[in-house]
Amino acid sequence: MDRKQFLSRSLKVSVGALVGGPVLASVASCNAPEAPTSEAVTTETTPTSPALQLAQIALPYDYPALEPSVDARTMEIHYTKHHAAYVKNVNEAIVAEGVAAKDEMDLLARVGSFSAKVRNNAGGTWNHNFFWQVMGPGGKGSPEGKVLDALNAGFGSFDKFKDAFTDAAMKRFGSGWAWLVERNGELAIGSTPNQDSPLMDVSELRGTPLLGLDVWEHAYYLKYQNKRNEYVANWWQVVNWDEVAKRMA
Ligand code: MN3
Repeated sequence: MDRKQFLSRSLKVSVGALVGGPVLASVASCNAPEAPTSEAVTTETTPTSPALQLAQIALPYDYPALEPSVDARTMEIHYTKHHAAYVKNVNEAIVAEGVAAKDEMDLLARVGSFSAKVRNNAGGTWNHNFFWQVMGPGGKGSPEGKVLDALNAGFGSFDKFKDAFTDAAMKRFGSGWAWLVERNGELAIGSTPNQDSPLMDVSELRGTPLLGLDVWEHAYYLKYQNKRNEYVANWWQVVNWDEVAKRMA
């Protein structure tokens, strides 16, 4: 029996097994040592494994939850339009370009080998999923415990850290992100243009993101217009330091 006949017979056996139960299953088991039935069928019906698809996390709070630092309308548009579009576009591009990646982290780590569409939208997807999580209502404006200790050790004091991070956010010309990252056991502050992420092979800032701030105008323009400095100053009130702590080694 050649492979094609085998596959054809295995397919029939497998389909039969859905209704026939144990008797047909025992027929299938005769073929098992060579190639398991399920594998043979998979080979014939789906020649390539399904493409990786990225997902938008559920927002961990309601749109008005971060008021007054981030207004409800901005949150809603940001989440349902901007972020949703990155997710839709990256998934389309992955399929259209036949991008093969193990998972989202693998895709970001090798994003330089893919198109600008994949880079921008994979970054937009991951960065916003991260951003929603490192914010939350009821923030105290400053960390405590191990995060405070680490910031004190890394930057001299929390205020010095805040100044340096604010500086990175203000000096990022045009659209981008400010970041606190950890690399080789040390903390670093920096920024990336567009939707680049510190997890990307092509990023000018590399490391494990602990905290990130979206400084695209779409993140603040409705409420703050051109006043990025006010947006950044008020944003500290909605930082979720528990999430930062979770990401710290
Ligand atoms: Mn954004």
